[in-house]
Amino acid sequence: THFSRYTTSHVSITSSIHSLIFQPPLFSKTMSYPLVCLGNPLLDLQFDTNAEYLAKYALKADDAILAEEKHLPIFEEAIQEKSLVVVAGGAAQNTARGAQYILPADSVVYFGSVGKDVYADKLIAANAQYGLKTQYMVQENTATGKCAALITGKHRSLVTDLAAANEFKASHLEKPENWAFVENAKFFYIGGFHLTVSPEAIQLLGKHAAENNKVFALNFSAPFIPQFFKDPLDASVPYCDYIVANESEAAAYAESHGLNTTDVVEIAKHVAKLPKVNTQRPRTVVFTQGTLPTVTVTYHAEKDSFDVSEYAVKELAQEKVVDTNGAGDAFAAGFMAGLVEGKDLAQSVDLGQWAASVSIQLVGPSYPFPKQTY
Ligand code: 26A
Repeated sequence: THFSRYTTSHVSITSSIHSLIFQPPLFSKTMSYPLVCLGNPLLDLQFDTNAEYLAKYALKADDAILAEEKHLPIFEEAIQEKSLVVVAGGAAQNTARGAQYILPADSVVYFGSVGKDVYADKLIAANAQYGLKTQYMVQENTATGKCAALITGKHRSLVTDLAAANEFKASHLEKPENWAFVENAKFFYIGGFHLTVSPEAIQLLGKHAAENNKVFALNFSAPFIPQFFKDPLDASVPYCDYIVANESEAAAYAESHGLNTTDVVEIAKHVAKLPKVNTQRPRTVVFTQGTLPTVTVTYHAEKDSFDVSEYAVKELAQEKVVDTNGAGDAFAAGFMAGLVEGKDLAQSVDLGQWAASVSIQLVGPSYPFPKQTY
């Protein structure tokens, strides 16, 4: 007994010395993670379909919506489709993977909420393949979210059942092991889709970015965001240094805000000039327009003046386009990677256009391996 008591105390002393010396810091200095992304982690069930099938569910060819009860059979029917591919999705997660694809190791960390299931395992594996650091909130009793991506030629219609992704809470970010990433980051990228989930989390990151003069970027994500989530969107815009959106989201914004214009430059000017919390940085609005030029508008409050630029898209040959699911996310990935690398606006847009063209040449919102370089 004496011996065993000795052993026990010996073990406990050495282990406490061990934990004093080798206690891993919350955040090791060698990890940098300058970019934090927040969004809805989803698994994409992508398949080829036709106009008739879209009509059956009253879906538009190029849209993204939240699934209603009447859409749920789509997920069952997807399983029967010969062309079905199951790939990691979730708009901001696609952007996070893409930015990490371009940037050096340990550059990007992604937050979102998943279930405890094989779908989450699949997402974790996909992120790991890209070296994307994943800090999921895990729901015990809700399944990982999924998105039916209905491909009709060059168009994609997205129908999302958020499930566990809908249960993300700002408190997850405030846990010490997560907040360490927030404090350390210099850039934030928020999927506008997350405005349907946790505007509180977006506000929390927005405030942190503004108070610390860090870069805060938001994507409008889909027309229904400015249309039906106008209030949380309007509450987030004051924190934004960069807003990224496509032409149909810009149009939906103009309509829901009564701007009486369809001119993308006019819409961008309006958004760029909205009140801003962090006055140390101007706001830049970036509107992509498919194969038409990408438009950027920067508003300089101190001069009350705008910089307006257009960047032509190097259009891919038709036969090289596999699908456009995730093209906008890939643009945002390249664009954010450019900002993180300290590139200027023109160079960041170019990197965004490059990433989009690389991603649409393969199935789903993915990027090719072996890696292609810019
Ligand atoms: C809240 N909603 C509707 C969504 C999404 C979404 N990501 C987050 N929230 N609806 C579709 N997506 C993702 O968009 C990507 C293409 O841009 C899909 O998962 C797809 O990968």
